[in-house]
Amino acid sequence: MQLIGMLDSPYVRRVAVSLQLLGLPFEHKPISVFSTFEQFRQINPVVKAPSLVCDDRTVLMDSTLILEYAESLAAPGKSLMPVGIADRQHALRMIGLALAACEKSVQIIYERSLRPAEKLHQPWVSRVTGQLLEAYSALESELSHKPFALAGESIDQAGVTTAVAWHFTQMMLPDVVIATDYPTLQQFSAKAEELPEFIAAPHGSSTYCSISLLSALLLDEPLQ
Ligand SMILES: N[C@@H](CCC(=O)N[C@@H](CS)C(=O)NCC(=O)O)C(=O)O
Repeated sequence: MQLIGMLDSPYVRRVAVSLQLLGLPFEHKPISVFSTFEQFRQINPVVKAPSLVCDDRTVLMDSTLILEYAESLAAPGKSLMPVGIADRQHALRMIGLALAACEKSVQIIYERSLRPAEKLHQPWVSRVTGQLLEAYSALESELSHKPFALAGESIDQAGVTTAVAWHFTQMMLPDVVIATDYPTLQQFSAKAEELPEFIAAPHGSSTYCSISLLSALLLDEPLQ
């Protein structure tokens, strides 16, 4: 399987972290939807990141749909989604909020970086900013009432998506979403970023490097 897209996209990153947690090996190609549009178009003419090139060459897109496929490939009993209805409902609410936060962050970033300054429509930016702050306020409140599990394998999809969304927004829009206003999210994100699956797929322009390959390279040891 090939995961196509840059790790500065929260959608690409949530897939990269999740595939590892699900025990699914993949190759990562950090191709940009902007600076390498043509190269991306050769793989997926719709140019959406993430795209997943499956082993039979079928190209999937949209992180949630890719993750649904990944869940179906994972070994029996291995899943990032809770089974019980109440826990699943809670996870889906958290994922929905985190994805809305990603979407609103991306809209503000595109307004800032793609639209000429004279064409910026401030009422739209204000609307989107309000939605973004509401999404993080709701996540902060939910998280302070019901903390996520974090230890190793027990982080679930809601935890992955929330942590990835928060880190992304903090990397890109720290002036819009003030970290100290969201202490629970900030603390949770800091711990999540220490997990090996997050370290192996850091936000930015680098290429995912599997944990075993990374440690072999660092320690100059043969791969298991
Ligand atoms: N709902 C989608 C959103 C993906 C998305 O918007 N990705 C951005 C990169 S962060 C992208 O492909 N932008 C280029 C475009 O939409 O033309 C998902 O979950 O994968």
